[in-house]
Amino acid sequence: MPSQEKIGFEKTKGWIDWHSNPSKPIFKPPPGAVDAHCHVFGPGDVFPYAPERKYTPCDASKDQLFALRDFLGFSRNVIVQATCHGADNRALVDALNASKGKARGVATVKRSVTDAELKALDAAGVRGVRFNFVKRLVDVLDKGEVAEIAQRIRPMGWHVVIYFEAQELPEHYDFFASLPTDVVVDHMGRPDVTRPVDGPEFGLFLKLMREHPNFWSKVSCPERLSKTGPDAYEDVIPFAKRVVELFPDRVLWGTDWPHPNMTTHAPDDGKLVDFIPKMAATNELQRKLLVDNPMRLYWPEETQRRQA
Ligand code: 0GY
Repeated sequence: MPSQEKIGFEKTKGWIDWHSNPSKPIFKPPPGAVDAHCHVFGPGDVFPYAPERKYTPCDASKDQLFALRDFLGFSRNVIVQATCHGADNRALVDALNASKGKARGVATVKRSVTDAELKALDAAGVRGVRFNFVKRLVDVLDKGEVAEIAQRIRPMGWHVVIYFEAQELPEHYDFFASLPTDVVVDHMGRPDVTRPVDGPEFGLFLKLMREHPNFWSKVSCPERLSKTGPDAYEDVIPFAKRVVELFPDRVLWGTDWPHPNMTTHAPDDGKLVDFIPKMAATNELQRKLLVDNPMRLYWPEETQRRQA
């Protein structure tokens, strides 16, 4: 008789598994490159998915993530807690502990988190907390709770990661701008890439970045943003290029493996790596995007040592 938990772990209907045979990228990341947005899922029979989840993913283990890291030519990962695990960070911590220092994490916590729990997450390599404002992923998010947690993690040197969609930015703008830590925005705030890169919608996101030097952006997920279909993602280039060129010292990049909630195709991670030089055209921009910036945010002690 399977356990109650296992019965609940049938993948969401229509869920597309991650690409099992990605191509070897032609672009070679610079030495020390960091994949700064990826996840581990389960395995569900060891690390159960959260009861409040909006989707049930396929399992995507730490070993599979580390194998992909090596295959793509990357050195480190930043593993980000996804909503399917709620505020249960055990799978994340397990992956961090197994990474031999090559992974750092972004957790999800609730107001009830204790100082001792925050300390334990820090010791495991967590350096930030994520708040998901995407309505299809989370029912309600209490901004008072977000502000309170942000105040608590500030003295630890952690940052806040936020995920929202472009049409929601006007509603949240002032609140986001008031956050007291570094703030990392997932996937450029999910612009609608059929709209002009110089238009008001993306303009508001660029304003947030320009007027608030504590804001960073992940120039990730062309596969989610593109309307032009698998592997090409050409329509995303002007948006990503704009962010990289305007804010070269505050951008990060990640695969988003294992690509939760993709409904059109399983992205080829090798092709995603080959997308990097299209948005970061020079060696210098690539080094900042893939090495200097993520190292400064997630392994600051190594950056300081290098500079000393
Ligand atoms: C991503 C994107 C998605 C999912 C989540 O936490 C999550 O469940 O972030 C999405 O569905 O767009 O970056 O993983």
